[in-house]
Amino acid sequence: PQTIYLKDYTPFGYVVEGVELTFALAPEATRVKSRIRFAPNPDATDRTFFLHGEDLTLISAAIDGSPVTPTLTEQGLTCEVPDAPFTWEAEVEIAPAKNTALEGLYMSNGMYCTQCEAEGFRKITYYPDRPDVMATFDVRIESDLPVMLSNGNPGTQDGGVAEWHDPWPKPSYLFALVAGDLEARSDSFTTRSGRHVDLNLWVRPGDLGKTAWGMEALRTSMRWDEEVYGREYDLDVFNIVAVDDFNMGAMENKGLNIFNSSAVLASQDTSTDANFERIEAIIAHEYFHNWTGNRITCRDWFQLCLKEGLTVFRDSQFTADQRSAPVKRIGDVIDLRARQFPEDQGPLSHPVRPESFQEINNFYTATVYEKGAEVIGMLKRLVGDEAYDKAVALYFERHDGQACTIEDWLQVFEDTTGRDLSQFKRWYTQSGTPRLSVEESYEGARYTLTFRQRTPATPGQSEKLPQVLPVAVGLLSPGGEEVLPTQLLEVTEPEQSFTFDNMPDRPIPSLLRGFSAPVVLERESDAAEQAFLLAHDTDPYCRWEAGRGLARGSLIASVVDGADPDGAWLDALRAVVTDPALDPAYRALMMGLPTQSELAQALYEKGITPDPDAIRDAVEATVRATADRWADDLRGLSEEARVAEPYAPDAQQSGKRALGTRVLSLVSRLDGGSAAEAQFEAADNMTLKLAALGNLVRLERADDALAAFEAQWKDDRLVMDKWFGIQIMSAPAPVAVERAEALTGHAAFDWTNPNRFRAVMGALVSNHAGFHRADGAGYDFLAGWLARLDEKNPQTAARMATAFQTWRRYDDDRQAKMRAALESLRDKPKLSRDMGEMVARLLG
Ligand code: BAL
Ligand code: ZN
Repeated sequence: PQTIYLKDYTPFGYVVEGVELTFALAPEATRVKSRIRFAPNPDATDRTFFLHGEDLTLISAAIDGSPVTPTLTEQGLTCEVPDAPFTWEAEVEIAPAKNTALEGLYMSNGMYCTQCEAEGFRKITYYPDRPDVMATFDVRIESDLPVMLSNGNPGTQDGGVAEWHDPWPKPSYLFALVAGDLEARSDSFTTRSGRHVDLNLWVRPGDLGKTAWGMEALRTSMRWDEEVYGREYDLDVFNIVAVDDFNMGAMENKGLNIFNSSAVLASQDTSTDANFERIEAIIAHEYFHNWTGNRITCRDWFQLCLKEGLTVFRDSQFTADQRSAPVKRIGDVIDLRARQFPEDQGPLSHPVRPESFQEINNFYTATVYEKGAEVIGMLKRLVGDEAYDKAVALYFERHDGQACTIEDWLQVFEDTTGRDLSQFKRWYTQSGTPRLSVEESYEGARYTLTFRQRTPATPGQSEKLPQVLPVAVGLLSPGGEEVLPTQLLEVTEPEQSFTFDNMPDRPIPSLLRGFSAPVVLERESDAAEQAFLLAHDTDPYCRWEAGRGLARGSLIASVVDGADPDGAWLDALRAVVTDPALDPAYRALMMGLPTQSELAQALYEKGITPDPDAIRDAVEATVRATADRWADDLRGLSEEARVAEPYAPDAQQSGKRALGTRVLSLVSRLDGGSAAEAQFEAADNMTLKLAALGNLVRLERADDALAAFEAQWKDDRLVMDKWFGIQIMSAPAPVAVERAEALTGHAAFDWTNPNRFRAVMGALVSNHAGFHRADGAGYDFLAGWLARLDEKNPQTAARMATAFQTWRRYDDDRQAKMRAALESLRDKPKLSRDMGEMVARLLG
């Protein structure tokens, strides 16, 4: 397969002045007619006329009305064309019903739908399928289906025909089409300049009861983007469609967002609080793309972080505004450490802006998205809120309607602030997680912090240069008073000191406040200092992190030396968790332990080979010890966590239920599961129900509950995904693989549905000791299914293969077994480009 390099970018030889498409829909033989006006691109030198096209049957082609015979290849076609503006016409045939890769035009439950990002449009018709080619689209859809949608504003909608006109030039990856027997929840929104916008959330019949939350989230997002970023919606209609078979979470197609039904449908009975919050965030994310992604798009796919990092950052700001900013921030840090750090610390490490790829689908990663968002956050911290607003306003003004690069983005910051961002740019080009160590000294009322930064080598990058690290610092007196409120230090050198004068006592530092840079802070602080910060730090993140550090220390001591859980930590933690002045959601976060995978990484970095069984035993012993030690507090905490009001998925109620869920997990260590059983019976919402079920599965007393759950929800695909997942995720590790194997034999295990496949395989991977069973059964099981799925849906299969990215952490025997599993995939005949690249990178 061909490797594509950022450095090789050249513009396309032609501009597209307009696209007209006509679809005659039929499951096995859809006809697509295209009429495209091309003109030579004055900014290009290469006039090769190459149109992408894959899995298309060309019926006819013509230029300015005269038939032509292009040269066809597997990737597309070339043709002799005039050296002047001309009209290209083609007719192709495609088979949506046979499209199991879910890229291009495909069918899901009888509904036609599309997914074109990144390179799916080339499976619909011949086209320069690259994001820097922007054009207006006029679309005509012919079928006997009642609802037919595309981008833009509606035109003629007569029986059997629907026309759509999108006045905003867009790249082909934002094209969308949906047709089916759908129902809508409809509403409207008036923009601040008075534009009336019809809003529709389209679903399959029967799902209308799950649309209220999505619609509310959409309206809130539209208002927020006006108020916070000054961005208004720009069409007369905004459609969202829920689709059951979808590789991603959702897609920001212009005016026609298509959502994985799991990312938009919600109800009290069927969705957890976490589902509600995620849906709110994804609706916001896709809506925000209308400006950061659609109006201003990416020049090429190497610039993916330009739209994704910024849009993730914007949706994080939105969630922080709707809910609790500290809780959101800590949640984001947990997520970054769980998903991005392992990526950046293993064989898949790549810069936020990659420099080469074989298959761009493999680069929709936590690094591009989440680290990309962290980079925006750092930029904002460095320049300040006002300067950020000014720079972003200039970005919209200067680049509206363009396909841009990271250089364009940084330039608006340089132009508005006068700062030189050349060193900062390394955040986009240098991969790996920087390590930041710190030493302190105190002499004659002068306190000095000395930072040292280094970034370990990553694949393809052995030498690392120092980066700009914004380090937010506060200082506390030994009595717990804040003697220095938060200050932002800019660490730019390999080693750099900062002094603080007039300190009558040696202060205690609170470092990296708000997790001000995505680094690993290497600081040998003792448990006493962490306990002090846990009790006194005014920064919610650092306070939480102090507790986390203590938990990590205690757990590692248990794993390595068989030590009992640290009683002093549990007592200090109890004081925080039982503090009624603190937000229950924050207290719930405080009760969380590092994941077993995170502990494995921490051990590995200390030069200790992690043993998944020992880690699991240490975690279980710690939870039990916590339950014993806090036994007298649990009843009171349960009471505090009880919600008396009718269910609402808001921050306040969700926070209480999150606390209650943590408490139930402790209680179930003491009562054998009777409280969980009672909660399962009594729960009037999925959050409480699922929390109870997880405990019952862990305790191996869930047979009745699982049967009842299945009987109630067998016709609801999203709820059944939960049913599949929880039986594996919460299973005792030794039986997790068998559970997963048994469930793949269940009649409802439709493995071609990405949500169902992920529900089972993702759950197994999240059961750390279960997946890493010493005999390698977990590895073989997953690799076998990945091989099978790769033939149908390479994108989802390759994404799931990232489960192997940590393989070098483990003992020789497990490494050999994971290597063998990966090699079995590598050696499979007809491996997809997605999986081929992924496995090659994993094996290094
Ligand atoms: N653009 C792909 C889905 C998303 O990030 O919104
Ligand atoms: Zn996005």
